[in-house]
Amino acid sequence: MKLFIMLPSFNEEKALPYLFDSIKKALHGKYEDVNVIVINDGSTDRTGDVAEMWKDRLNITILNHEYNMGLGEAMNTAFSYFFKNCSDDDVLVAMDADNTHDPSLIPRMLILLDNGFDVVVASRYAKGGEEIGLSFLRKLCSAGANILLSLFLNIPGVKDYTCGYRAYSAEAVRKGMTLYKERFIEEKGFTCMAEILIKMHLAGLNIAEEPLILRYDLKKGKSKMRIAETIKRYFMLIYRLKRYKDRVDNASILADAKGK
Ligand SMILES: Nc1nc2c(ncn2[C@@H]2O[C@H](COP(=O)(O)OP(=O)(O)OP(=O)(O)O)[C@@H](O)[C@H]2O)c(=O)[nH]1
Ligand SMILES: [Mg+2]
Repeated sequence: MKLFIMLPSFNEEKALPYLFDSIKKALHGKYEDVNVIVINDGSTDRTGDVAEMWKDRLNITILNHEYNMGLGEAMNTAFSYFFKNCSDDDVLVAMDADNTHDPSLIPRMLILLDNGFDVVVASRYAKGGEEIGLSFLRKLCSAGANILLSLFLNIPGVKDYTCGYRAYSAEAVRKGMTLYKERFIEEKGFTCMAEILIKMHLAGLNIAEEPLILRYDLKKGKSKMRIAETIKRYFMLIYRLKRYKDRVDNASILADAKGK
């Protein structure tokens, strides 16, 4: 099994050394083949240089975007790279590069994949999950977005629709990429996380959650989140994804009816 750890990174020069160090400590001696892929999304700081400097300590590949294209495109690059390079047993783990996601959760997420799940979400809202160091307003904003998404999308077993820390089996990625092709990730910003999840659910993949303690107190570098803009984009996303879900539901009902 090859483990691909995908790090979408936009100006994360401060966070990357801490994250690389904890990836090394958490996974040392546990897995033979760990590939860290830094998607350097047009950073204007030394993100690329820092990743380059760590190549003697970790197996790191850097995929550069010439200019900043947003989290959706960064995830697109990550999934396409994995799709081209993976074998059946390989696993894609995606996580934020800002040092708020603890890599020591990865072994537990991989056990759930071994137990037959296709996607594992590291979830702040699963029993045992928590958020440390976030302002009240930020917590409220994330909780509100997730309650709305749960109401409209209602994916069994899922409480955290927006967290980017997830493990995907090779089969999940292959199914998603083959079914939706270049339209697998259409959202440009961080709303792509909910999009990926709903599309994988509609593709018939099984999703589980592992509790995540989000360590926002360990965040290095500034937040890139603009709260008002984010709220607006969540409402737009819910509208689009709801329409999308209804379209697919109707199509499969029609297909079922034709099959009978
Ligand atoms: N915001 C943002 N993040 C990007 C972009 N491209 C890649 N990323 C990465 O996507 C991950 C998530 O972004 P974060 O800024 O941590 O977003 P967040 O966790 O929702 O919110 P904050 O931690 O408060 O900023 C990080 O690893 C970023 O470096 C981009 O264009 N914009
Ligand atoms: Mg973050």
